[in-house]
Amino acid sequence: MSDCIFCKIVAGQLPSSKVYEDDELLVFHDIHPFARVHLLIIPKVHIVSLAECTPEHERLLGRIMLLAPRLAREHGLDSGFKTLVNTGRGGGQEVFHLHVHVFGGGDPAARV
Ligand code: DGP
Repeated sequence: MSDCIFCKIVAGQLPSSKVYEDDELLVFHDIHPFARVHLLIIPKVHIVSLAECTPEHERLLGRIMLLAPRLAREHGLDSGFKTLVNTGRGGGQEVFHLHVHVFGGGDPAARV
């Protein structure tokens, strides 16, 4: 998607502070962190949101969810972390390329 910020990050046309990459997934620091650690896990393929996922994305979604605790541990979030997937305008989604927020190191009681 030519006008998608995250596709541009995947393509190397926009910078990001990358923490993990493989053939299907990319992970980088959120530009507006709301905790000490705040990562975004994205698929390299353009998927608009969780609402657009189909059974063909089952394995990809599983890989994203399994990567979250690994990266949280690697970033020192030993006592726990939060995950968040905003979906659609009504769900607070601002970037319409599927992403999972992984964050922690702030107030554990905070709603986000
Ligand atoms: P959401 O509301 O779930 O769509 O959150 C999108 C997040 O993406 C938001 O926390 C800020 C982050 N973000 C937006 N643009 C950029 C960018 O260009 N680089 C990085 N690293 N993060 C971005």
